[in-house]
Amino acid sequence: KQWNIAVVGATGAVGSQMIECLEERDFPVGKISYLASARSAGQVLEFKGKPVVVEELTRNSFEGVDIALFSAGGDRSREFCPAAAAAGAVCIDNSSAWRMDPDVPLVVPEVNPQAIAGYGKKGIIANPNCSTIQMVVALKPLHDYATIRRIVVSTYQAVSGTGSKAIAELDRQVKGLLQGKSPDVSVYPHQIAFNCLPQIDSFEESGYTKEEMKMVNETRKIMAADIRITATAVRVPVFYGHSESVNIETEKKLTVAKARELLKKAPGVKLVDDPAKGRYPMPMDAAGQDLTLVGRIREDESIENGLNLWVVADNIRKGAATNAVQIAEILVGKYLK
Ligand code: 2RA
Repeated sequence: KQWNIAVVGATGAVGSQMIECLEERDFPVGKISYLASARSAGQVLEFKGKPVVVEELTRNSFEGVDIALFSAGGDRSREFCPAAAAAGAVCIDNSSAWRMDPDVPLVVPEVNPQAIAGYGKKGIIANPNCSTIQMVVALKPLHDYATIRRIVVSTYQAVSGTGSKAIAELDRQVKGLLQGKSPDVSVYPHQIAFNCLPQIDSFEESGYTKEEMKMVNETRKIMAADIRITATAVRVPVFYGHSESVNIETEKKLTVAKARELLKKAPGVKLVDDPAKGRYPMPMDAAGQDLTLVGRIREDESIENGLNLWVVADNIRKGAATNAVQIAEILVGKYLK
């Protein structure tokens, strides 16, 4: 059977990666439609070498669509997912709009695939935030074995997480600065080239950013566990690949050797942990592939059952597009008829 797919936000960094994932994973696509803003409508993109004209997103764009992959921002998801679901499409939404809705499954296939069964409540499945996805892929095998009771995470997030304008801004700033020009700052509140910004998304009353609270709240929902979590999310001048320093406290003792053994066989994980040989996860190795790289595993002797990890993944692929297409594969393989 083939499935009719709509990609909403097809011209964006994640949308175009979703298209590439559908192609490279040979998803059984019947008809495909690319939906975007009026400004982008009319552009001719491709699917498997055939031309596809980008259409303007409207409430009537979903007739005959089986699965709508959304990555066009929260406002558009809030406005159009219900219309798509009403037309009979199942939405897999990469925005944060629906993630914490109790009637919307929030899914990482390696962690809680069974949650996809709840897709029928609203006809929407939510794709978690990129920084959440890579962390729970790495922590799931450790949690199953030793029960995590607290997580302290600091992230080092690539500019591609903000989209194509941010990628262009970093490129422009670096080149400009090397030529002695002062940088033009438009996407971020400050210069990002050769700098680190401890702000991703806006600040809440608590002093935390929305990005940091996404990691706290989404992790608890995906792992269905009341884990205590605190996060610091930082933007760094890297194009692709989010890195995370993760400290966990577990109920049961978890040695470095045991953690390595568990991670070596964990789905979606690649253990890269041989510091003596200079082998540890780096964005330049994670970019362009779908595994979550885990290394720098060491016991945290400052508490009884503590462990430190360094986790790196491609934020556009596994952090967004690939995760969404993997959800679609389970959906058509197990639930849709
Ligand atoms: C970021 N996680 O990196 C956010 C949204 N993709 O900007």
